[in-house]
Amino acid sequence: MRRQEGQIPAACAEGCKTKVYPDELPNTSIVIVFHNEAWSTLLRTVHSVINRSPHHLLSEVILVDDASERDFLKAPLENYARHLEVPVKILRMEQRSGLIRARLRGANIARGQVITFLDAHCECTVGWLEPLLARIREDRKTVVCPIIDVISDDTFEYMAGSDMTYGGFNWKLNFRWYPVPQREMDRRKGDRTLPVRTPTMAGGLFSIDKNYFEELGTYDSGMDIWGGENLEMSFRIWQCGGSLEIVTCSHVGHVFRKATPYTFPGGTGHVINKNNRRLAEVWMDEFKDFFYIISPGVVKVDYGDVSERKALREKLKCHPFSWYLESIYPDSQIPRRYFSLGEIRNVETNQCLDNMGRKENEKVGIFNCHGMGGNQVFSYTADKEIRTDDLCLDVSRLNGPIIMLKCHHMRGNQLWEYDAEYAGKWEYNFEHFFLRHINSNQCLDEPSEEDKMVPTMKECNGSRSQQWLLRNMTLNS
Ligand code: LR7
Ligand code: MN
Repeated sequence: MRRQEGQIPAACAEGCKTKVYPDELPNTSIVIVFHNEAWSTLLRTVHSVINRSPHHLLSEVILVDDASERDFLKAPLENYARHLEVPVKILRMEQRSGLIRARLRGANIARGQVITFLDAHCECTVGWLEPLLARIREDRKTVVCPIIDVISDDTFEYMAGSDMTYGGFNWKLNFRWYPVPQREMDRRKGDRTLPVRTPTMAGGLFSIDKNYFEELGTYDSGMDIWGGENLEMSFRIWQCGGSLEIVTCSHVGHVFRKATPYTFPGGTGHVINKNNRRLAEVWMDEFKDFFYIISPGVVKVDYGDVSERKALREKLKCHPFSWYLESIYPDSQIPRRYFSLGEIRNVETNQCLDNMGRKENEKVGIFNCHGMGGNQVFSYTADKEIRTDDLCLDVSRLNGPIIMLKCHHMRGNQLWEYDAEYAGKWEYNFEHFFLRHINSNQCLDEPSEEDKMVPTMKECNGSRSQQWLLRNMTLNS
């Protein structure tokens, strides 16, 4: 693959420039769904596909209009599309259906051997397509994503995305980028031009063999508008015998928008929670507790009927979620094994550790226990970290403070000993209830007089103020 100088940012790794791809690659349909998209960004997407893909690899471009309310997306778009050098089909949803069902409509008429989904505000770079198709040709059960470059929504400036991050998710089931772990670098023997096996995908930009898409159960058509489908598909791919990769020699830009430019009929929270419940109920087994306990209101949301999706999981003989955590995502924010999931209560004051909704790099707080999960949910994991979602309690100085930092899985300042005796799954007998920080050899203690809102670190002295009860919570859905 040769890249033309000056045309695009030097986005890809040096080694990609000399890669040669087979002449015979599967062809692809490009499916782009949109709701009230701007003319310029939509057309930028379409033109970049046409200009920067070998035409014999493009079966067609399918645009699915999810009931947009803008006149220029009606007849003017159809007239414009007629003059393009690649067949462009335009489908219209009769009513607003959301991106999941709109994509299903597009996929349904796709004739290519591969389906490539793109958001409606992307820019494909030169040479973006061949590496994706070549990987699918090698292994039809591999679902592939390009590196997603960032197009600024203020200036439309183009910035290369990183090949050092991959997809994960937190307890709230938000998709997040996390650093590619050492084990994945080692597996590729340091060759950054080789695909990265990623636990999840962002969801908007990927290619999949069309038959495999169908075998795998396409999408959950019970999901509305936006959200959740990307994790649902990621879990399904891995748990049911496929693999999900970021092909680092392929770059596509995406306009990252600060706010949603459209409405969510039914309410944003409700829609996303419903979709997330569907994926948690079908794919996450007992680990769905992490989601439910950290977002207590969610259990009230009606998620409809998932029996067909459960039957699909049976039919495909998919692995349990614990297998996924162990084999695919050992650095997950959800610990595969843990001693407790729930509140951490001080014996003396009866107050609970509380992340106060604070962010990374801030102090962990302490507050009256409310028993409602949310900010008072902590997990003491088998790796002996105390975590609340993707943040771990971290102490780097004698006498504290106790800061919440991204969990690094390397013990160090995030290692805590709880002197409870482990007596099997979920159960343990405590002795002294102390939470001893190994590196400092100090114990977690109640707040000082100066600041009643944060716990402290002190010499371990056996007092009641250094005793903590780690309580398990489970919510029944
Ligand atoms: O009701 C809708 N109907 C639609 O047709 C809502 C949206 N859409 C269209 C929309 O016009 C767009 O083309 O669906 C596409 C995706 O919607 P966005 O661009 O508002 O989503 P996003 O970029 O904010 O969100 C990411 O997560 C989504 C979860 O449902 C989808 O998987 C998006 O495709 C996905 N985008 C990406 O992966 C691009 C990289 C972002 C990151 C990280
Ligand atoms: Mn988008």
